Amino acid sequence: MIKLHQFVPAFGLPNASPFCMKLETWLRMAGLPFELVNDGMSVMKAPKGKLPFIDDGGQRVADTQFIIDHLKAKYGDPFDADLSPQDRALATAFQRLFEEDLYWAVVHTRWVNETGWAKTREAFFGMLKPPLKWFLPALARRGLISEMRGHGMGRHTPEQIMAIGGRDIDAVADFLADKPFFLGQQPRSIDACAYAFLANLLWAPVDSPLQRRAKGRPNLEAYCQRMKARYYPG
Ligand SMILES: N[C@@H](CCC(=O)N[C@@H](CS)C(=O)NCC(=O)O)C(=O)O
Repeated sequence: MIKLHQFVPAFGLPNASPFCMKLETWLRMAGLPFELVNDGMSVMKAPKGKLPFIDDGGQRVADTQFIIDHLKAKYGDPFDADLSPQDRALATAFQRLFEEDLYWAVVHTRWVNETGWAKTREAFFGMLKPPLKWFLPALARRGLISEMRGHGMGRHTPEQIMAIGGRDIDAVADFLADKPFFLGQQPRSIDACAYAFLANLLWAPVDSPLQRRAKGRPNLEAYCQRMKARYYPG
């Protein structure tokens, strides 16, 4: 059985890490049996120091892209084998938009903005006992802020970060339009990514200009509701 190591769920989402939620969604879409491991310690054991990772019969694979490649190679590719080169290119480009750009704008709303941070601290660290609760939240926040600077997003003003993220949201909403799935009539792997990142933006209880921008595009909410009904019923 595939073991999916991820963070403890928070914010009322399957996972408040869009990468963890992406992989869980992909596994659900593919109908592969898996066991969730969210013991709170998984990140310490993660091969690349990030979650999610999987343990597939003793083989540990990290990073959602490599994990999905591994799962496709081992169990078959139910989603993308017949994609045209153009759709494959679009899926790659949008995946990068979600994971390498929009992600960091959302990180800003949760970890840097003071109101967002109060929500994040409570949801992610509220259950900690002393002495961990005294230093872990601030340590984790400092780590994220430093990663954001390393990426480059953290060097912009809050207004510029919201403008960058807002442009991503408009691109996604305009491209999705009224299609049932991201690339058309059928679900593809990119839907696991799009759903996880959009649901994390729309449904986390962290108000921000970015969330308001996404809420202003009703096709995004409709898409997330469609994905939820299909892959997370009940
Ligand atoms: N490229 C990785 C990104 C995973 C990632 O950034 N995970 C974050 C949570 S959303 C993480 O584990 N952060 C912990 C840390 O940086 O210490 C993937 O696709 O799996």
